Amino acid sequence: MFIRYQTVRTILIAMVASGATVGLVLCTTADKKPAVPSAPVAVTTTPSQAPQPVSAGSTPTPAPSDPNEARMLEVARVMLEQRATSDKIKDLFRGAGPKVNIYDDDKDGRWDRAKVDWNRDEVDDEKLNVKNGVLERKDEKSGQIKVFGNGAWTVKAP
Ligand SMILES: [Ca+2]
Ligand SMILES: [Ca+2]
Repeated sequence: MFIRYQTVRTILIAMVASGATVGLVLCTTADKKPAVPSAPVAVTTTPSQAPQPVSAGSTPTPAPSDPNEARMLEVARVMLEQRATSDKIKDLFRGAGPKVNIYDDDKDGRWDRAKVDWNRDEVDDEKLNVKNGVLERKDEKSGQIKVFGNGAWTVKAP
């Protein structure tokens, strides 16, 4: 009888112990369950990061890096896309950055040339001209010519 009682007792202990382990497993799985909803949060951050390389790839890379080049992209955009409603735009950026004047010499509603004074010392540093629909930009000191195309300025081969 005593042996039987002991075996029953060990069985009961084993059942309790196994029940405890089941409870532990349930607890650990219950702990793991909140970790599952956190995974979709991490997934939702990846799609938000995904459009960034796409937008960076669609826009020209030099624009944000150099503020001066960003200005010159804006000048090109105004000269090629905006209709000339007067014969002159005086100081396009209104006191901020380079002084840029844009002219419509023949008054046909399209901008023809521009002057850029980077340091505002009343001496022009760059001159822009539209020749046969192509916008060119010449550095007055170095004589380097850049051509605007595909949303970017590129150095013209000599
Ligand atoms: Ca014109
Ligand atoms: Ca100057």
